[in-house]
Amino acid sequence: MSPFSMITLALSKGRIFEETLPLLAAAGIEVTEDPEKSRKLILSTNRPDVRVVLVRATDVPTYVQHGGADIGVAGKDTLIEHSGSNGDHDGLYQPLDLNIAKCRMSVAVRADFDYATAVKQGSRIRVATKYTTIASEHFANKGVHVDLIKLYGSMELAPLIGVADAIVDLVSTGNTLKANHLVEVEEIMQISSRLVVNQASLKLKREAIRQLIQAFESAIPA
Ligand code: PRT
Ligand code: MG
Repeated sequence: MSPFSMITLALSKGRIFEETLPLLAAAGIEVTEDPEKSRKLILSTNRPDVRVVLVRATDVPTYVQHGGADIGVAGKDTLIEHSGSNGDHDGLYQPLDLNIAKCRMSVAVRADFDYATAVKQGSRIRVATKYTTIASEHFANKGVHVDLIKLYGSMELAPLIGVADAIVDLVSTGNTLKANHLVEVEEIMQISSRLVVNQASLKLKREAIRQLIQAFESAIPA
């Protein structure tokens, strides 16, 4: 198989992989290996011209940008943190909102914290988050000064032990917040996953990629 006819799709394990499977099925693509049962990072499909590479969710835009994958699926959160929210996606084309892996980006605080008073104009709060671009833009728009504390996980802990007043994190059922006695006080944005395409691949493999985009589009959940 010449490298010009092989399509490489970057996915992350877990919800994005699971929720992309029905879209792949609509394109006649079936992944023939189970990522939960194997340690392989390159998975084959029923089509000799399509393969899947498994990468960290936050690395999907990087692989696609550098041509390690032709296309990929990434959360809007990940894309904003990767490229900024000004639409400057250098080398990354985003043709479709796939409406999968849905959740929301929210601000949460301890139930006994008076958020409304804390964010009065000109005030200052301490915010722990993995999503520093989204958080700093959100609070800047509100005229609130923030001391951002960058964390890579378990953000819920920070307000509980007094390291932060608030967190900015993804929420889907709300169970994680509830279990840690935190309350959602503001929704920043709705999040879903997008298809991302390498600009050069779009030119070199135009027909194959166009067909994939079309099949995906026809199968987007309502
Ligand atoms: O987990 P890992 O560190 O490997 O990477 P990741 O967290 O970036 O990947 P993954 O697979 O967990 O998430 C991939 C994408 O799924 C994210 O970029 C989001 O766009 C999307 N998504 C949808 C979510 C959620 N829903 C979600 N609930 N990502 C994370 N969560 C987490 C959230 O951070 C919080 O810890 O789930 C917890 C809250 O869930 P509830 O249901 O308790 O509210
Ligand atoms: Mg995760």
